[in-house]
Amino acid sequence: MTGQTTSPISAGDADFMFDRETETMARSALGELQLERLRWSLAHAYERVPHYRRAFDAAGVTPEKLKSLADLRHFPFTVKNDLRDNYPFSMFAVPMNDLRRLHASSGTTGKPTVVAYTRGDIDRWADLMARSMAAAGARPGDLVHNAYGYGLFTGGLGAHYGAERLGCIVVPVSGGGTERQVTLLQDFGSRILCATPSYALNIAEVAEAQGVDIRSLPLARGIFGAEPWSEQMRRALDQRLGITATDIYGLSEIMGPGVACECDVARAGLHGWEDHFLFEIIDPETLEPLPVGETGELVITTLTKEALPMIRYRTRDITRLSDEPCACGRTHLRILRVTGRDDDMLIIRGVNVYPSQIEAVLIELPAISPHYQIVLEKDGHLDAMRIEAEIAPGVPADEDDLIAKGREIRHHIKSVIGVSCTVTVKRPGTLPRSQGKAVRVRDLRGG
Ligand code: DLL
Repeated sequence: MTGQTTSPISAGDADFMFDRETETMARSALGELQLERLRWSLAHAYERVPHYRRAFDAAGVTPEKLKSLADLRHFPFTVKNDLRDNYPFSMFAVPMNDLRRLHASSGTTGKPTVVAYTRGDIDRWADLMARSMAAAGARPGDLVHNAYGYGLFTGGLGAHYGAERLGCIVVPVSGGGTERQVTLLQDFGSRILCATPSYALNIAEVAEAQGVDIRSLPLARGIFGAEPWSEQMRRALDQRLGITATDIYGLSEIMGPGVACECDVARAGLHGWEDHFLFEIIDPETLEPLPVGETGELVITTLTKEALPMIRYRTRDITRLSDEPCACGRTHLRILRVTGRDDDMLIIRGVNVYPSQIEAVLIELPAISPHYQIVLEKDGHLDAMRIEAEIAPGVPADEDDLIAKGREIRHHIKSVIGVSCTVTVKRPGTLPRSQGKAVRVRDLRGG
């Protein structure tokens, strides 16, 4: 046996990159590479997937029509329903023999969406996850505690392969069994925690309840994603876990985690890996592309995916892009924090609200735990929003205290977000805790 030791990070490798040459490529060269790969991807989709052939023909475009990156705007969008309509395997662009893996989304309504990978796809995914994790501060030799769920969800295996590719030692815990997770973090001394932000918060809370001072452990970086979270939540996780928390983004239809990731240098937007993906922002109403810097729906085209090419996939995620140079030296553009999907947006009496905005307000309140659920109810013909929050442990919590606290939070939300709601404050430990992606909204409005 060769004794593996964790290598503490020396100042010299603070700006380590997994693939420096690509990550710092001049934007003009990146554009040329994208054009060449986009041509391949469009032809691959058109020639091999009946859905794309029909959609391109109906729009009157062929892959040869693409002369510049800007011409992509003439090609049709792909939406989640296209995957559902072609369930399970009809969107695949290679014979089944060439596939090595399937993943699927849980599909809260209707059929799940199935996504597929060739050996080459899995290999590129591992590279992009390694690149992402290195950007977030992971280094070869680090122990990586991977609390993303293993299984059909892409989080567990995506982070697993990426960490191995980077040269890390993976602890494949998956989600759940939080007491044991705390023990393992303590005993193994992992330097990196991969989890959803809501689950990371659950781990912090369980550690505190067990009397374990997680802040004094070697844990130094959190690579958190798979759900929207706020800057306020980042500060809470930094502080409670004693780490530098970074944001990672991805979606199964495009690949899984590692489509974009923050660098721990700036922590101001997620570098989208433009050598493998082309990012656009569109106006979700007019469907017209918007210039860099404007907020709208993120649309992604894959440039190198073999099994499941995605052409102009509408993510429903609302964000904006930045091409400002980044302090880390990476040239790939940044995707600003995704505040939520447009289908998660609530419209309460004419005011648009994302659950992550409620989270941001609750976290700032000292006597309140950052656990919450939004309950949608009917008040006559109108939609009403009730927020269930929890008083922090150790804070006085008789019935009157809880009612007074609820009133206070209601005023706070009204003044910060501008939306009217009622607030029910519950005793510590009463709201469900996240094991993966947190369920933020309970809709009791009926059909
Ligand atoms: O959640 C992949 C993933 C795993 C990403 C682990 C990061 C870490 P899906 O289950 O297909 O894939 O869900 C994708 O989750 O369209 C967003 O709405 C949301 N999402 C993912 N990452 C973020 C993030 C994985 N960092 C959907 N911020 C996406 C906000 C996110 N939302």
